[in-house]
Amino acid sequence: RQTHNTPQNPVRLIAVSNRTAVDPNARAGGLAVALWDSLKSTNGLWVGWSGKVKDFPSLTPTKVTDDGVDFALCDMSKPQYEGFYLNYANSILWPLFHNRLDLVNFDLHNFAPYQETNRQFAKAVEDNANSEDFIWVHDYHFFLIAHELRKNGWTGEIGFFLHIPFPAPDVFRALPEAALMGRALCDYDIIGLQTSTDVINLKRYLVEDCGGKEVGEEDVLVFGRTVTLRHCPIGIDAKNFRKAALGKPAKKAAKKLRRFLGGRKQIIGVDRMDYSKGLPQRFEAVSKLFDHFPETRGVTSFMQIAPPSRSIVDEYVQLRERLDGLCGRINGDYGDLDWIPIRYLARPYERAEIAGLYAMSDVCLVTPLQDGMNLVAKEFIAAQDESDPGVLILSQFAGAAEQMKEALIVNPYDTEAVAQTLHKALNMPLEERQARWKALHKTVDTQDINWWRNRFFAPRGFTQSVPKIAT
Ligand code: GDG
Repeated sequence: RQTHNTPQNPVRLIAVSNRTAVDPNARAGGLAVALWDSLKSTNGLWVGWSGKVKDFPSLTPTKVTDDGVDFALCDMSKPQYEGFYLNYANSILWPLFHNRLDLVNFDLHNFAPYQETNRQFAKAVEDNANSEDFIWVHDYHFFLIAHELRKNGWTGEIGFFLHIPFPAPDVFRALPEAALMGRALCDYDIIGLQTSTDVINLKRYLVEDCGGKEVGEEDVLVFGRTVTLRHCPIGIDAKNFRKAALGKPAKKAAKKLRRFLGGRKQIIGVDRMDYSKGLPQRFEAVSKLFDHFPETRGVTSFMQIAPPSRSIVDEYVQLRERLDGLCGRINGDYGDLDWIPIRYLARPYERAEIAGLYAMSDVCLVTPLQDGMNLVAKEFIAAQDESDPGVLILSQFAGAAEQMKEALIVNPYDTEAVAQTLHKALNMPLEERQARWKALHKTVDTQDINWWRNRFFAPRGFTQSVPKIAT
């Protein structure tokens, strides 16, 4: 069977994800942009969480229609929100898939609410879909949707995209439900993954533990089904992001910051406050820059935007405390009457403002310890201007590093080397900055969000590798 849902021949799309873009403000985000056109043009449906936690949640989802797109929004009970979202998804699956077995809280491994929520969302799909529709499930919250649908006899096509890394089989095996989850994944027809390493990891698990057999380049024959594993690195809406960087709110934010910078060089970091993003190591590296290169003191400023997320999970509380402490120490050690080394802003900013801040920055530090892709790296490149582009420093452990080889690639654990690389970036001649930016921009601009969606939808037997961009 071939996926017949191509952009040329659209079949109704049903998207499933924890967060939806029912709120128009959330439509500027990458996933919403990618899905919106297909949902709109096929009168599609988006199934997701309503964002509401209720004592007595309704058994039927709330229906909303906006701009030709239907939404089916499920409420959660408090125990379900805790068990499914906070505990299983974010205290077990998230750290495990980010290679942080040390942070997995196995005591919280109550699988039942995870299963129950997947069942609930699968039912919302089933009640509103017909077998011709293409169901596209997103991320680690919903590994079991296809399995639940198949149990009820669903034969239509179901795709899955994993936004986070797929770990090495040995790490995945530490999950008490690994076998069950592996089996459930095989009920999808196509699984999209961010990097070729993720594809290799999942393929290895399916072959070594599930008796799968590789067929051709993309397919695995497993449990009597053919599952396509496809390398689909997610992109951004690069042209629109550049437009945002040139717009009024962007310029206003940049002007405001420039007033305080007073001609100093600006290093920027923008991340959800998450332990996968390597923020303490990044602060240490910046501290070493000021320590080893005294000439950078007073003339360079580092700004970290870090809106808190999942802030009731213990590990996130500890991270917040660690960052508060580190920033205080570094500013205390190196700051002066007229200079603050680290501007640490633990609050969210408007997307357009962020675009403006990227545009005016000289260096962007993207140093996650593990990251599915990392869109900040792509946004920074999209926001820059060819005449005087900034330099991207990128962790080898971000999925984006596979595509963005012309960045300065670093090992984020090696804070000494990151400090040296920062120094190199701050002093990089214009010609080299332009050459690197040009190559990176070509990748970000051509392998954008629509390219990603089309690649996922392309018929099976797809053998095209990610195009190499000439430098
Ligand atoms: C997951 C995977 C994968 C950040 N602060 C603000 C703000 N942001 C925006 C950034 C960027 C997005 O949030 C973060 O995207 P990332 O890709 O860096 O990371 P995750 O949130 O962890 O996303 C990741 C992604 O899914 C897509 O597949 O790349 O690897 O972990 O767009 O700009 N946006 C606004 N205010 C902020 O303060 N408006």
